[in-house]
Amino acid sequence: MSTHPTITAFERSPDGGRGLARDMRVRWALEEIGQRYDVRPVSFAAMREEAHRRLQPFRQIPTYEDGDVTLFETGAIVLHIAARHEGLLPADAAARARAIAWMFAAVGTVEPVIVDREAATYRERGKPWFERRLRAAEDRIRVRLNDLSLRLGGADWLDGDFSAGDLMMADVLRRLGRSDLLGGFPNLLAYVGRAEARPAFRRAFDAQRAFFGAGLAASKSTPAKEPSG
Ligand SMILES: N[C@@H](CCC(=O)N[C@@H](CS)C(=O)NCC(=O)O)C(=O)O
Repeated sequence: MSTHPTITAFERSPDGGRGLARDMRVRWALEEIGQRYDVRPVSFAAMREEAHRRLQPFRQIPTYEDGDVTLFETGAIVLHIAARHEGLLPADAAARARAIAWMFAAVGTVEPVIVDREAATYRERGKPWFERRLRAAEDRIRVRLNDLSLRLGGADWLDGDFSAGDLMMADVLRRLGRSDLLGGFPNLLAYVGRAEARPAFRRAFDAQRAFFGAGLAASKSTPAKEPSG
């Protein structure tokens, strides 16, 4: 039996190695605390099978297995990791609670509007209403980014030192990828850049790219892009 956690990730990178899949935030958290981990690739077919559904009821990645702990949902996984190791949550109880609030804000308040735009792009492109739908989705994203930008102001991180709240928020913002939405908020762009410059992020990014390397070479897909910022 493995003595360190095992996470699941896509067998092949849908984003050409840009590290936008959600295993990135779990890899990053594990790198921040210096925990070794194994990665089990899951094919799109396997994600639909009963064995994977037992780990992830919504047939998604990533999952996390460590001894008797089996988890899905990246917020829960990163919180589990952060709660058990020093470095990702403040020791002070009130500051710790606020950092956890930022984790929830990332997945519950900011990520849904970003995912809505992605879903519109995948599913509604070409429809007569697409441009209007896209503009509305982008307006909703800008409202969230504007509020976040105001709160961050000139600070490096959302609440004091870097925490799991920043890890989750920065990774959620990375999903905006090539869009110019982040560009309208220079402090958020710099925030994501700071997060991506962390050695633990770099190790996680390089690890996912190496993991997908063989598949990328085999499929001759678009060369991997460096993360933004
Ligand atoms: N809320 C979930 C979202 C997980 C998720 O959407 N995973 C994507 C990959 S980044 C996935 O598995 N997509 C395939 C699908 O939904 O069928 C989490 O944070 O863990």
